[in-house]
Amino acid sequence: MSGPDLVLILRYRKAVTYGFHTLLAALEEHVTGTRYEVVFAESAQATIEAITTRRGRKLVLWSFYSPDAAALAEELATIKEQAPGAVHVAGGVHATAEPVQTLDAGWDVAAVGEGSGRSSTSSTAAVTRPGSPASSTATSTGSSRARARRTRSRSAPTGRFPSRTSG
Ligand code: B12
Repeated sequence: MSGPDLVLILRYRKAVTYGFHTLLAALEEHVTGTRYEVVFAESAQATIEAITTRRGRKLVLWSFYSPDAAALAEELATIKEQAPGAVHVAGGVHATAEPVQTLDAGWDVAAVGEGSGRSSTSSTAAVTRPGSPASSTATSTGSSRARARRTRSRSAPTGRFPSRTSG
């Protein structure tokens, strides 16, 4: 018997789990012909191992809030360097609020909005679609239809801009 078409690797951190659990529930209800496996990777090393040892297309799912975004972007860079070939999808509060910043920080897809069955569909489509993965895009999963593109420029620190309330 051959392996799955798609490996969904959850970069699973105990601090932020509710979004993933909701997403998995939606995925369970989602009817698809794609054979997929779900892996809970509880560290960067476990994520690297999951990418390098599993066969099939790999989608790494991330869920985080803004305070963890910078540290996780560094972790993402390490994972991409040591285990290339996976598509990294960021969802949750930060990706929703700052999709362009999320793409600029290195994620391939920023999923904006609710993790409904529709976002599971678009996450799956990102790797099952022939050709290049949905890189450098923000996928709208809620009512918002925003589309964003990576700018590849880092945001300037907010402190460099004059305050509108001063003077
Ligand atoms: C529950 C909660 C927590 C719990 C989380 C428990 C857990 N195990 O998940 C606890 C108490 C641990 C927590 C901690 C913190 N929290 Co809190 N928390 C919340 C709260 C009340 C609800 C979030 C939630 O779970 N919603 C339900 C889930 C299902 O929704 P969701 O996470 O948004 O996920 C949905 C979508 O975003 C999407 N999605 C999510 N992940 C993914 C991934 C992929 C791949 C895809 C496709 C989609 C997707 O699908 C999901 C279903 O629709 C919100 C406030 C609010 N009302 O939203 C604050 C909130 C998220 N927290 C916040 C903050 C600041 C913190 C702390 C920094 C507080 C602190 N000073 O310590 C810490 C940070 C912890 C950390 N390391 O990240 C801020 C975040 C602001 C920001 N810009 O990021 C919020 C918005 C509160 C606020 N208004 O300030 N928090």
